[in-house]
Amino acid sequence: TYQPFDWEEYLRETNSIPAPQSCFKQAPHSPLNEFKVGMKLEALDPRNVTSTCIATVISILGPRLRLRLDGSDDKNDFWRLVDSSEIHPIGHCEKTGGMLQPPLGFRMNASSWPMFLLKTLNGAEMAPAKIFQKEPIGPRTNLFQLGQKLEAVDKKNPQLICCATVGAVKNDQIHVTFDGWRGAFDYFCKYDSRDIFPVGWCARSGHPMQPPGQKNNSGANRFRYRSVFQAPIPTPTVSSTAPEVQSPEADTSAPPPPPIMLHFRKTCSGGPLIDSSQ
Ligand code: MLY
Repeated sequence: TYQPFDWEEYLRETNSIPAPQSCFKQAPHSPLNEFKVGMKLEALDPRNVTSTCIATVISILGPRLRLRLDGSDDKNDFWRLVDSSEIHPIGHCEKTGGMLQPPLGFRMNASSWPMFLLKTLNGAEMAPAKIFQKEPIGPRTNLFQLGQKLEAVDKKNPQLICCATVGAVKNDQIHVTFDGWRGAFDYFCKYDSRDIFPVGWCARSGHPMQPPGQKNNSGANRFRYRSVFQAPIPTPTVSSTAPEVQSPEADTSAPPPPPIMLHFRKTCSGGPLIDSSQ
């Protein structure tokens, strides 16, 4: 049987707090998804956002749609929320004075586009205007704080929404780091990105959520976590006796930093960055 990820237990275990709803450009109650597989709509081409194209709903996960641009291949599918400002009912483009464009990588000769479009739309099931939802208004400024937990799209596997931490806050951007995974999937995004969600969003939306990774991790370091520190630290472990080893790019003309002594209660694990076995 499917066991939803236990955020409460995880927050306790990692002594961390979720980023509040007010940080996100997401509706407080996630929108209903009344789209059906096969429906057609208009979508901005993610690879060429000045073009509006015809897209088909390929699959559905919670309030998200997997879309494929008509005339494109099956290797460039993308996901949009039903309240995305980048999707519209068919007819919207023309109504606003635009023209539907072939997608980047249109698999036919450009001259066959008008006929392709005609045939594509003839007898197609078009998503009705009433099932498109208005995009929520986001916060005016970046309200995120270092170490807060969230749920975030894995951009390399965009069907996945995963357990994540705010690894850095910089101007209007946040660094999304994926718990239990090495940095390869991490990314910076704007605070009002539609790819980040408050803790509990997946569970409330009927969308699967990826728990923290376990690969390359063990014991106390299982959860990647930096929130107790005010700034990112240079290496993933801290020695309780010796100063940091100088990295090759360090300025060797400067005196070495003094040793740092950390004192812990016997009962305190020191958190996931401290190797409590030593
Ligand atoms: N097949 C991929 C999946 C990685 C997913 C990582 N996300 C959850 C951050 C792999 O094992 O590399």
